[in-house]
Amino acid sequence: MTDLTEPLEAQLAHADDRIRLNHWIPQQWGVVPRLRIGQRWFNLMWLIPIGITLLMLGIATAQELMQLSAVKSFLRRYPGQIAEPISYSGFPLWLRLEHFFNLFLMFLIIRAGIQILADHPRLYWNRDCTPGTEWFRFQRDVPMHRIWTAKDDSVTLPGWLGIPGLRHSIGLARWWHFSCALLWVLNGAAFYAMLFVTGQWQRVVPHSLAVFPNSLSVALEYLSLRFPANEAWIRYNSLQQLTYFITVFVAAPLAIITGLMQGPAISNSVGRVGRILHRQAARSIHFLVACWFVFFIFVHVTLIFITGLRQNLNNMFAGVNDDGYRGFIIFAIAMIIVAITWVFATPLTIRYARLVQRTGRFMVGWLKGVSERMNPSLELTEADISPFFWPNGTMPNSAEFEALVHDHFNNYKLRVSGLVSNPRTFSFDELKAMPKQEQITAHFCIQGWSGVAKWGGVPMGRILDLVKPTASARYAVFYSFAEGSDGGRYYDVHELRNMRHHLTILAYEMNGAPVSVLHGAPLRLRCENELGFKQVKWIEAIEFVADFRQLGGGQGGYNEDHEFYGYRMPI
Ligand SMILES: Nc1nc2c(c(=O)[nH]1)N[C@H]1C(S)=C(S)[C@@H](COP(=O)(O)O)O[C@H]1N2
Ligand SMILES: [Mo]
Repeated sequence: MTDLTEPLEAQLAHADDRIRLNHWIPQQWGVVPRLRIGQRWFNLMWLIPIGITLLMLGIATAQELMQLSAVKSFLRRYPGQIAEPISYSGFPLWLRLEHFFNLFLMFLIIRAGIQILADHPRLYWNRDCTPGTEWFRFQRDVPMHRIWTAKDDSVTLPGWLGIPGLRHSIGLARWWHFSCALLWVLNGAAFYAMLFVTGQWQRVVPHSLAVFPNSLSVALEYLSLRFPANEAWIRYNSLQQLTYFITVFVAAPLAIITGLMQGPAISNSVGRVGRILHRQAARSIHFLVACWFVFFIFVHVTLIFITGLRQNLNNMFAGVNDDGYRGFIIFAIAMIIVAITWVFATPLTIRYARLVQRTGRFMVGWLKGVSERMNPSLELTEADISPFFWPNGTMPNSAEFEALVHDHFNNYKLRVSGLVSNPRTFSFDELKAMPKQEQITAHFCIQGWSGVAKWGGVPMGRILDLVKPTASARYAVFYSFAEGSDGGRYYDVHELRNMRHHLTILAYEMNGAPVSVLHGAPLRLRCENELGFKQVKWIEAIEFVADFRQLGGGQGGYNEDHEFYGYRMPI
């Protein structure tokens, strides 16, 4: 065995463990969220006056309706509650605690979720992300007179809204979102279990169709501002029951499913399901579920305040049904905890970015490890190929690369070194003379866009057969001709298992033509159960190593070092 260390190792940059604002991508503000109806974009700020007008009209109409004798007899027939026998009482401690954990985590999940959305501030119903076809956005039209990468498209958020607000801080926001989501799922699972063990499920699960007319009856009463007697301690009214049921048993599971379906490993491994609930559909539904949660929280909190605040807080925060101040005091303490977390989440994330990355990896790394073992398969056809494929990343700008482009890559050589029995270089002709593999697959960028393309190239397994990694080789390092956005070579590390997968190829063709320089010529990696940033473009060399801690910032890739991504990214 020859000990051949790849010389490009020396060109990897070290990385800071915190975000330095003067090195970070400069800020760029988006626009107020807009909804597309036909060809026109509507500013969603209109929802405020429209909502207020509708509410006023609704109140006046409800008050008029309440005078009608038919409505009166409807209300008598459906009093808004179904008085069935119950086997639970009050709000036990476990329920109150889980309610608090839920609200605490929900704020963080929603803030980090908005941050993730800001990295590709457009939502689509179609699988492709062709500019102009989105139904929702908070960004302007895509400029057509220049190359506009997905990173160019990302927008800044206020630091109090997103975590951490900075433009293109998705790496950190994802650790928050996923870690809190995991805790939220565990809390939710415990909540489900306790509901059914204690009989409290009867509060929130409607058991007859009469819940619908009764909900209408309660809605009419609320809308006419004549609030029905608050008997939540004993049982919820039908409208409460229905909305809590939808939130707990419909919205929450839907959020989990549409969240998981956005990852390449899962989406590519579930066949037809992944075709129908493709990433953009999952992403749009995930966003709408989040809107439901925000709407629910707003209405819920408003009603808590205006239907007898002290009693409501005593119920849910102190577990008593009197008119003392205990509940209010506990609630005030809970809100101080939420407020402190809210204020410090952003500055601490910027200051201790590496710690956030490490903590996130500790929390959800195992889940990524498990889903990385899923087996992506081919389910896409020529008809699925996207008409538009977002470009991303920092282009190579060396004279060396310019010269290669000038000669149409005829002088290109791929160097393969490190822990291999047979280190060697391959000329471009040699690579193209090997059996070519073609595959039609979906690309999942971490930022949120996706696209389908047909890729043609050399199976990575073939390269492994020729160079023969030694027993101590655990990872393949891909070095790019290009630098990363903050200087130093772009590189990324993959586990050997992924390199042996039959869909892992070094692609030199895209959609039947040579890969363009924009999309990674002469060679770019395709590894179908990982996110886009791991598909290194403009590959200069591959090195097999036993560990990656000695490389660059030690995190397993350029974006892992500089943008705090995880090196396993199947979701
Ligand atoms: N060398 C290099 N490779 C790279 C990047 C980069 O910045 N430099 N960006 C990555 C990211 S974030 C994505 S989404 C894909 C984009 O590939 P595309 O431009 O062909 O769409 O390339 C990946 N490969
Ligand atoms: Mo990406």
